[in-house]
Amino acid sequence: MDVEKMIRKEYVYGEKQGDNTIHIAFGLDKSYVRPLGVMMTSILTYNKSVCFHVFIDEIEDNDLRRLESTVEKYHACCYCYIVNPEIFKDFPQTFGWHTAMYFRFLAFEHCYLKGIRRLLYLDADMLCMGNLRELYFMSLEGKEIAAVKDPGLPEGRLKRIDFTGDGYFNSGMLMVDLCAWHDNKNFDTAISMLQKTPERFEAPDQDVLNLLYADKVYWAGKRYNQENNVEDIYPENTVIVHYTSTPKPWLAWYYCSGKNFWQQCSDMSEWSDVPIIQNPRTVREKRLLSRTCFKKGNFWQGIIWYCRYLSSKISA
Ligand SMILES: [Mn+2]
Repeated sequence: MDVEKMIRKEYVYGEKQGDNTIHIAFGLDKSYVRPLGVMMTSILTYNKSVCFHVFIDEIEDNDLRRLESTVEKYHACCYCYIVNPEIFKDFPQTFGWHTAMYFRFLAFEHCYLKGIRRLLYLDADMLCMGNLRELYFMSLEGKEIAAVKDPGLPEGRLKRIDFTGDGYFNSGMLMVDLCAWHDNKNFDTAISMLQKTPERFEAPDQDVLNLLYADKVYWAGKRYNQENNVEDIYPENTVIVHYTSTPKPWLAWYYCSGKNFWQQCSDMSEWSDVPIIQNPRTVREKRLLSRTCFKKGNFWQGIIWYCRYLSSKISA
């Protein structure tokens, strides 16, 4: 597969960075631009000499302008690559997950070809609360990737993919040695695994990466990928929050752990003027809101939203 042909267009913003640059990549679809902008703002609040590599399927002009002002404000740099999503369209797609999850494979390969030797890959549904330098420049002690163990994982899933490594990681934060990635031809292996046996993967990108890197993982501290639906978020012991909760903190009506930190950063970002979604739109979101109301002791609101949930469920 010709990696360079997978990118339709490239935009570059901000200032060229020096030798000590931290290269950070994101892969997302256009619906995640705002969380991306908030995540980038949080990174730049705590870190200097950063160069972003954004791999996205589509982006509107006003969002490009916001990206540009974000990096200019902090004297950082940003490459925005418009990916041709056609390439991944036949790959497995799980409920709620867009083909953008495969963009990380492309990010690793493309950044290697650009001369980058280490890459920090991050999800856009995250927030940075501290310095990333220690993570980025850490010794991998002979391993090829640094990641954090996935806290909740059913045994059955590991069996289905014949996984035998010393631990299964969450693919939201990956510090990748790109030379090892390229020398081992991991890009081609990943693609052929997905083409040959797509049915066995439940979290396709994550399962494939775990198989590729079995026993080659340097286990980073969980402060680098702290999941907000596993425990409450405290900035003192967290460097990267991962909003794995459903729904995400950018829905006004939903409460989740660490939401206030996300909101504060969103208010500081170039997206602060974009209204956030006020009310649940789908059947599932209505059910979740009713549950949240009950949890918060708001009984009557809970009943109201439960009725709304039932009525849209019946009419669906
Ligand atoms: Mn995520």
